Amino acid sequence: MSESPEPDAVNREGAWAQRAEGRLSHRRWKEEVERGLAHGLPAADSITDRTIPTFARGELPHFAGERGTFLKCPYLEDVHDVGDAEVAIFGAPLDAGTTYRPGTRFGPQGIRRATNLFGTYSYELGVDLREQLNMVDIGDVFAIPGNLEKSFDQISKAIGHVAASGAFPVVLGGDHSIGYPTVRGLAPYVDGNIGIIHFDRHVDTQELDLDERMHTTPWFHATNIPNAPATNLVQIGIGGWQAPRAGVKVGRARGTTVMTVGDVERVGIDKIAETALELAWQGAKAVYLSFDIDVIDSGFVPGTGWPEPGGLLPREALGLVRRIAEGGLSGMELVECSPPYDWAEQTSLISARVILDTLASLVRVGRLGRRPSTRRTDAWGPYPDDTPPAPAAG
Ligand SMILES: [Mn+2]
Repeated sequence: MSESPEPDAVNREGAWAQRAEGRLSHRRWKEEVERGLAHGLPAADSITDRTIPTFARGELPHFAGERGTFLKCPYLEDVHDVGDAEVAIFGAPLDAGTTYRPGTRFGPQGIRRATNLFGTYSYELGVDLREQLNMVDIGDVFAIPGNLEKSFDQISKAIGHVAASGAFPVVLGGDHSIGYPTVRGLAPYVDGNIGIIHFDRHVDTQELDLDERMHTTPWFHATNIPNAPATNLVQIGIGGWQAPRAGVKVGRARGTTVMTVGDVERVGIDKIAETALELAWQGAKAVYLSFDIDVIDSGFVPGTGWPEPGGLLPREALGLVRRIAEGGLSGMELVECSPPYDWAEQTSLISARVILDTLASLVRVGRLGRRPSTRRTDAWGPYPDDTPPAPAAG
């Protein structure tokens, strides 16, 4: 767009975002209100605001989460139709791979519930997902409790189905053992190598843990996949007293790249993100984002499998995923959110934000937001006759 931010203004981002809101449409919001009134009855006579229905049907009120989907986006029951969406969100409710605290089988539920706190619009990203992104929630994979390998097969089949349709998969974990089956399911649909950008306090590169392919092992197995080489695996936030030496040896032998929290602090998030993108994209055709919520300091994320003090600050993590998303992604997962150990939903809340900020950043630079629904009346995002928006500056 013609308008460029003033580089030296103290409120550069704030002022840009204030203007950016004025360019966003309200069309999908109006449709949602009309559907609410049509399906939920007009409100009682005493209510002055006539956009309010009798039965809550849309975003409002936020405490009424009747839809049970991520950000109250449309639910898609028939997964055969997933190709009509640009983004498909689904849960992988598995915690059989945990080696300490369990509970991540409730991760998808917790993350979806936390999204009830959010609207569809982000101020500083200048994005309204309801207006700009054709996203659906397709529910959860049927995990098989107590059987990792069968659950892995289900997860690989699920993400493969989404990838084959051309939709962008967003996986709500689940413990981190799902990192192997997600990459395994995605890799056949990438015409070349796939890089992995992995946020975590833990390397997760050992072959087995407690004699099984637990949540400490996904990248050993994923980087055995011929088009997912270890040299394209970039690990950010590693450190502390929970990194098993067995995994470190594997990473050293295979040539993974590890960046610690100290590295992030020393060189800053811009340089970390730039380098991570360079390495993950080196000779690759796609990059997958695997975000373990425990990369954030344990003081902010009590509801996780292996809380480790000294991690990233939430604003560092959000700043990093925003920049990494600008390089383009082929899918993402958010793992290790364990609501039974959470306090006041704060781990679920940050988990939801990582996903939302990643999606909105992809929309902002024009990497998502280009595929309208052609079939659904309750769809979000652009219309089929829209011209694709130019990438936003700023
Ligand atoms: Mn971890």
